[in-house]
Amino acid sequence: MLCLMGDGSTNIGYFHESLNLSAVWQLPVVWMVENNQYGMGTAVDRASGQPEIHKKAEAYGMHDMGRINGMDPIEMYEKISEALDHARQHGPVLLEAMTYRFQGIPWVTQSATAPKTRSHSIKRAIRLAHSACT
Ligand SMILES: Cc1ncc(C[n+]2csc(CCOP(=O)(O)OP(=O)(O)O)c2C)c(N)n1
Ligand SMILES: [Mg+2]
Repeated sequence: MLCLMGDGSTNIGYFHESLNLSAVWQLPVVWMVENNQYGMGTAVDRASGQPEIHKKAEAYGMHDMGRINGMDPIEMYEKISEALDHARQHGPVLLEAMTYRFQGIPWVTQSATAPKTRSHSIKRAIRLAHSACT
């Protein structure tokens, strides 16, 4: 089973309870965090004591599959396939797919920093996801 969530959700109780129980019961779950580097308008490192979210796996004795480039579809396909194989055989895993928030939220978006077009947004997301993984 593949379960997707945003970076912001990893700081609430449901995340901890779910990951913990999946490890206790050795469930075949791939927990994949889509880290777009913001929970609404709040940067990850202002909201999470551990901003490298994949490292939260260790707290549950769960396999840490690290960070992957969420803007690279081939890498996503390969790493998620690997993670699913691992989960089916050995129990849950956590991985973190790096991307970038394409757009802000309407009431906080700064017009000076907002990308001008969708293609500007995508190019910036690719650049920032790549630099977060290297
Ligand atoms: C249990 C709970 N706590 C807090 C909120 C308020 N809330 C709404 S969106 C959000 C941040 C979500 O961040 P993320 O998962 O990274 O999603 P993104 O903003 O990147 O789409 C929060 C804290 C909520 N909806 N539910
Ligand atoms: Mg987010």
